[in-house]
Amino acid sequence: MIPVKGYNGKRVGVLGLGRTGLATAAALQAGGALPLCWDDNPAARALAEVDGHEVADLSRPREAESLDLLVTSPGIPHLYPEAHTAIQAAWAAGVPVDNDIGVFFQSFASDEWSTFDRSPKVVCITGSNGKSTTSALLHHILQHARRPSQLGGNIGKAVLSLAPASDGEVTVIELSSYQTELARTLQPDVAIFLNLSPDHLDRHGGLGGYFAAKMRLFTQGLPERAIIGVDEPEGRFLSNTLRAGDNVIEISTSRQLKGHGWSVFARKGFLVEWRKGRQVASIDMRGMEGLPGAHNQQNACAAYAACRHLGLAPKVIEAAMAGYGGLRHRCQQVAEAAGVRFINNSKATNADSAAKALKAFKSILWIAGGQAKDGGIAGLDFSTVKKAYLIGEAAEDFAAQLGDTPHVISGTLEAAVAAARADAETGDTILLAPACASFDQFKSFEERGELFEALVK
Ligand code: UMA
Ligand code: ADP
Repeated sequence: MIPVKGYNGKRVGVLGLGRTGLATAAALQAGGALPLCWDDNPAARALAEVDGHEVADLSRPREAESLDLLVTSPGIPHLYPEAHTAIQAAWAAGVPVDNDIGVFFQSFASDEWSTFDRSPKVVCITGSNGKSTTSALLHHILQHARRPSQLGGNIGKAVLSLAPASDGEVTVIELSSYQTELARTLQPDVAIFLNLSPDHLDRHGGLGGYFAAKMRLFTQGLPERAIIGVDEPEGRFLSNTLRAGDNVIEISTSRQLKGHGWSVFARKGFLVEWRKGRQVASIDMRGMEGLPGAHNQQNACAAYAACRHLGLAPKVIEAAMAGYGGLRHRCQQVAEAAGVRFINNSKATNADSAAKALKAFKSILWIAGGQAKDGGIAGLDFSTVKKAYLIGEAAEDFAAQLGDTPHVISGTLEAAVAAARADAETGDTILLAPACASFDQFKSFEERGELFEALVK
């Protein structure tokens, strides 16, 4: 755990008592602060009380006024659709509002660093899709290279529950737009922007707000190295905004970036590093089964670039990547029977991530649907889809958007898997890539993917 600095003896509100809130309360206590906690769910409050934390309704002016700081959780809105009442109360009382990421950066450095040969580094990864894969891949490569490394953030482990950094350690942090939007301090040494496509628009007041939230990692943070995916206009804008000398590494899977700066791009299954007008290195990604599809080449370019900045050799990176096994629920092959492949891509919770999966496979029996995001699946390329099996709230809308592409409304995942299995022929791929959140029928994308795996087995 990283004890929170600067609030010794002070009262700090903790809003939301999930993974973030519980880790924050413990880290505040370890740093000598007095956390006052709240969650709208009585069961979460009861759990915090069992842990010995004081609980009070932070929406009440009296409680809000007693605080020196309010630390909120990423799942709790502070702007759109509207600010949580406890955040409104903090603002009304003139109390600063931060999140665990901001508090982490304020508390990360310690006196012990004066004895270190190599300063610890923080690498932060953001983007619409591929954050977890890139973060896990980078962590995997660093471990393979015997470089001390920790992994946390949106990928599941709250940053304040990480251990204090050791000599030369690299802390790899996945950051969502919810997290970058609010953090009062953002000081990554290396910041990665992978890509941008519509997601979470209700929380950011539209695409502009969503991009602005992600940009804060670069414009507030001013990292020593920015690694930027330039396959979309937003990435190109960001790169042009930041470019000053050699501090940006551009990455692309659609263009050969052969300028005079520093770049990494994917071409015909190879990953190419280009610097100062010449090719510096190239690694062979063909046959890397843990990284299927062009979208994973984007993730590989980003992880490679970060490793090069951290001083790792191309051959070491290549060997580590070849041994990367992939993450569960992300284009993961869970079975093959009678020449039919079953792919669990339950984490495809938006249109772009599903689109990338439709490009990565052929002859697809596609299971899609759930709780739709703005825009649904309009405009996607369905040319690889043999037939679609639609589930959840979005089924009717998706049926309309599929037009002439063969489809059936299955309703549930159980019915969809059974129907796809009955239709499947040798060479087909049964792909769960919902292009939707799971919350209409499941607790989480993990639960949806686990049910798919169980049905397949
Ligand atoms: N709560 C309230 N009032 C509200 C809303 C929520 O009291 O109006 C309470 C809930 O009752 C619950 C708590 O807040 O007890 C949950 O807080 P949270 O939703 O912020 O969840 P955490 O458990 O703290 O997990 C968060 C991230 N969750 C979200 O951003 C929604 C986790 O990312 C992250 O791994 C974790 O912090 C550690 O950093 C998950 C996620 O879904 C994977 N992220 C989104 C995504 O990837 O698309 C952004
Ligand atoms: P995130 O953490 O950003 O949600 P994940 O690595 O968990 O990203 O992958 C989420 C979904 O996006 C999965 O369906 C995965 O196959 C797909 N995906 C992974 N990398 C990319 C990428 N670079 N571009 C588009 N989609 C991607």
